[in-house]
Amino acid sequence: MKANFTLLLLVLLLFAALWIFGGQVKEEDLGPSTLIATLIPTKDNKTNGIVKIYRVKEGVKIIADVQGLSLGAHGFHIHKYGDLSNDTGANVGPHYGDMSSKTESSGQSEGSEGSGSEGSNKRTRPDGRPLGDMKMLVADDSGKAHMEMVIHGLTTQQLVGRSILVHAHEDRLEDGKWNSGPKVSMGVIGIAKTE
Ligand SMILES: [Cu+2]
Repeated sequence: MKANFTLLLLVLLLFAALWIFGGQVKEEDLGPSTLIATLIPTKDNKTNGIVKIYRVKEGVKIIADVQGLSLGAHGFHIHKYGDLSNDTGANVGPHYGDMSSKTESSGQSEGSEGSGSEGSNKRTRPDGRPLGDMKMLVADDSGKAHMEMVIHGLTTQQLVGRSILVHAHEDRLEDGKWNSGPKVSMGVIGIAKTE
């Protein structure tokens, strides 16, 4: 009887340990609950705004409020590097998740730079565009745009330290390449202070 009780206790302890340990690992993998990017104008521009990125079950939820835009649609992307050292936005690298510059095999070979966790996720959307290509911002005649969307298959952890860019015009497919014109606003994605 005593042996049975000890065994039961051990099993319970094991489950408790697995639950706590498992929970911690999962939390770390998923990343911070909220990220924020404060968009500042690039050289000779006036576009600014705030982008919040929330960790949700399906991936990440983006909520953007941007002002100082020209009327109409503007390319809006997550770029690979959070390097704003060039005031025109020249050092932010390609769109996040862009595989177009590499030979894409069956999707198994993984020799690219960046964090290893990047490779375990799909790098492109179903339409073939990079995961970092968000819905365009559409500004009204007051120059303001509000955009919300969920990007499936991304974690906040993958986005910390990258950047968000607003372009001068809409996403246009020109000679098989996406082009959205000069960069008008940029911000680094960081961990938000939450209450
Ligand atoms: Cu871009």
